[in-house]
Amino acid sequence: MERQGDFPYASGDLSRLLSDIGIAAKIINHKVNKAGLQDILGAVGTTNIQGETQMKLDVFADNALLNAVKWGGQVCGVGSEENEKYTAFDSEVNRKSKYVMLFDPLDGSSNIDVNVSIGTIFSIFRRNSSVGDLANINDFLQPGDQQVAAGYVIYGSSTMLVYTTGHGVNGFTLEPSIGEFCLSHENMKTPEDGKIYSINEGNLLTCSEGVQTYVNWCKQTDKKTSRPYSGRYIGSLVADFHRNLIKGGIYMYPGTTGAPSGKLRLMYEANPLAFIVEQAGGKASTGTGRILEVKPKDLHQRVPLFIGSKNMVERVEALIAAEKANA
Ligand code: AHM
Ligand code: MG
Repeated sequence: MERQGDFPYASGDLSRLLSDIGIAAKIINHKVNKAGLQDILGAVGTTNIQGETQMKLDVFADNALLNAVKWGGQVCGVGSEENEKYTAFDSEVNRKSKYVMLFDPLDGSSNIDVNVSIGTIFSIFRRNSSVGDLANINDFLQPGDQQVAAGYVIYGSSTMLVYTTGHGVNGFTLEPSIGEFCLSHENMKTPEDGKIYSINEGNLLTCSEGVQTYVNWCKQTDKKTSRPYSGRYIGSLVADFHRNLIKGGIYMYPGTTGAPSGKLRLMYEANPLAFIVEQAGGKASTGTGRILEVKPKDLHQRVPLFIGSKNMVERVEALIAAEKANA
């Protein structure tokens, strides 16, 4: 609300949309906190007391977000990592709204069973189609530099909502006793250099030479640059990203011989986190170019990701470029 005046088209719609996302985040948070009680409260697939079948958490999160923003009325459609196709909302109110949203409802969901932090990631664009029409695919397939807002929720030792509308990054911590997100991390900035590298190192030998050279460089001893760096990999993108954002570091999910574009999705994971990291003074790269300038061809396309402290991302980019030049 405070930054609403910074926007040429501000009418309060975006503020309302962010508040709808906050509501969904609280609903998901409530459910995530009870995940370990599944066996007591009813396992997935069984029927609960209301006669409803218990849903898997990621499906639950997907429904919670979709419904919150649909009934909130500020978006004309959504795309979700959980669903093959985007959903265009048909009601009069939704058709008249200006925005579309893309989200990964519960990222890192393989970590639920082991009580490790997971997250929700979202990305918001202004629609390309005319207000009043049904949303179409061109409203969604926009490069990341067109995002008007992006953020994530981390369900960790506390629950936080971190987002940007292109005027810096702010973090809000959920105060459970009053059920509100309170501003706890104002104008977040990420260090230009860090001492943490995060990568699934099991894949390293299948990565390009440039990436291997960088990881080996991180492990060498050099007092001046505080090396060796620490290797930290939770395997939950939001959690790895959030830690590195605060402490300084680089998260990498490069292409491998088996998966040349890596694993992560451009529209649901890379773009929103790239927008946040740039707003915090960091960088996000495919290894050869800026994530936010990638022209999307497909809602679910994957992209190699190098994201975090500026100097670290630039160093791995340089090694990848050197490898290409030598080839
Ligand atoms: P998901 O969207 O299916 O949960 O996959 C994304 C997750 C990220 O949270 C995490 O960083 C990455 O996959 C881990 O992959 P890997 O197990 O290959 O290292
Ligand atoms: Mg994901």
